[in-house]
Amino acid sequence: MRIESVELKQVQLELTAPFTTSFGTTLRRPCIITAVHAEGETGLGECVAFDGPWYSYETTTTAWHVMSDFLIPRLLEANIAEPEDVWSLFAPIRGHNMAKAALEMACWDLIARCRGVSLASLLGGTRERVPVGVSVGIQPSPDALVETVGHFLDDGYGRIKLKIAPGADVEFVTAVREAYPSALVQVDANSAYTLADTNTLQQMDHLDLLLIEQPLSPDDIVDHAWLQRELNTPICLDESIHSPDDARHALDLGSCRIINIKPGRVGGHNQSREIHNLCLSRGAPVWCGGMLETNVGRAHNVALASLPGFSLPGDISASSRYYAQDIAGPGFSLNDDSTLSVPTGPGIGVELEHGIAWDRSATFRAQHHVSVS
Ligand code: OSB
Ligand code: MG
Repeated sequence: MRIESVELKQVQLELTAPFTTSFGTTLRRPCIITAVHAEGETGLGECVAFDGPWYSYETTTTAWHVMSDFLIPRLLEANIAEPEDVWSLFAPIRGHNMAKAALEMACWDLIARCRGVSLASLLGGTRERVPVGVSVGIQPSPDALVETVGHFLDDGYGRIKLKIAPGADVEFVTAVREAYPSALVQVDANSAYTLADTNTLQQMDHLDLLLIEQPLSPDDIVDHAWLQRELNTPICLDESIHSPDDARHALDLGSCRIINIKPGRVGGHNQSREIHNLCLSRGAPVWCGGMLETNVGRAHNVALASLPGFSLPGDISASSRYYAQDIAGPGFSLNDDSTLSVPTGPGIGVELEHGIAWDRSATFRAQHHVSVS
């Protein structure tokens, strides 16, 4: 298959509520949507980079640059037989996994649509519904957190993730545990701690948590191995895992027992599936993380999470949790059993809305493609 053209479009969306993590508060999110065209079909992807380098070094500006100047030219020159070819095509370019994933995932959607199958089935998914939870930002006080968590439990979320940071940790999580003794709770530090905080993190061991996500530095797997030996609660790595090799090293070293797979962070579906397969063969559970995606990114995450090794609930909440006005639909709603249904139509099963006022857009055309009107 020859890709005929690629479009990049960017828009800023307002979250329904501010989202606070150890690296700051997000109110608005710039979203880059990718559209790849061939054989009369369009595949959609989403770039999960934020406006600044807080979660990783990538930003919307670096992603736009790397896609425009390096990745799209390669894509427009290639002949793609299988979706797996796209990752190989991008492999000579170092890093920039979010930029790569935005295009690689659009190609998976495109190929699924051309073959008339759902993305979930093209990836090898086995579930019709995927279990999900909700990621709750840092709140001003333990009481406020208990109240916010109560609303999400009322909404039907069967698993709660609490963002933590020094000063908003043991006391906050203890309040939630006391208010909701049987709730499934996990925490995410987004790299806010060091080994000097081992004592604080050990206090979490008494709170019956599913896991502690990314307590230490974003690229570390050595100190995490030391910390895991001091904790009973499983460590789950997010920021530290960029590739299947990182996942293998972390499991070999004992740096974590669980891995959060975000396709944007690891370069797309091919690499996500490799990490999934490795973890499945090692008996390590994985779950699908989230990056406050629009319905485009969410549809990709839902399809990925339908693979058999995704045995823990993902950070893939209902569409209403994120944006009042999404750019794509249909949206996802929470089923009674705290799951989202996996779309069965061709590709990701989601289309862009008409009439979106994009802040910027660009179209790239292949030299080989001659338009006939
Ligand atoms: O660390 O998992 C994270 C959002 C932005 C950046 C990093 C993270 C998150 C979340 C939100 O936890 C998950 C979601 O999309 O619901
Ligand atoms: Mg995380």
